[in-house]
Amino acid sequence: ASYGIGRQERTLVLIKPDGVKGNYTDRIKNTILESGFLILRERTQQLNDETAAKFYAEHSSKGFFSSLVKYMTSGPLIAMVLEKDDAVAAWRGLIGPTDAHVAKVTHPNSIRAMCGLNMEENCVHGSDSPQSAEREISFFFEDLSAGESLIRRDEL
Ligand code: RTP
Ligand code: MG
Repeated sequence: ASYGIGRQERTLVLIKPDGVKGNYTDRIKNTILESGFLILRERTQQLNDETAAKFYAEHSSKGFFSSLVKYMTSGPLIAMVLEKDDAVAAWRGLIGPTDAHVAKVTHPNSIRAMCGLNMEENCVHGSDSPQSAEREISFFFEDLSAGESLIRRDEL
């Protein structure tokens, strides 16, 4: 029997430098825990130009890339690994659209509506697919392998 427990999934969250500076960390973490995620890992890190560019390599050809790197290196960020059923989509749903201006109108209860400012300064990151999540988790947490869960479950 599965006891109704679905497939557990992980996602990577960043509280970006503006979110940390604005003191939104506790509010964001409360939302995470109220939404039923487990926080498997958490660390504070200061990115440099090289690591920020590597993290957002998919955007390296975009016009906003150098501005994005500058933003992401503007102060320490907090990285977290969350786990629950459908964690990737669940977290993306909670943060709302990329542009915080839009979020405030269309998703007023979203995290980006709460702490974001505009298209760039949107205070949080969420992985966009399970594949991205595994890559991004290993970027910040080398010792947390893709296959194993830290949480023991009785899945019989
Ligand atoms: P994220 O990867 O940070 O979770 O954000 P996202 O999927 O919603 O948006 P994405 O397209 O992946 O963009 C990554 C981050 O780049 C900044 N951005 N600036 N100025 C611009 O037009 C622009 N577009 C995106 C944002 O900080 C965005 O979160
Ligand atoms: Mg993205």
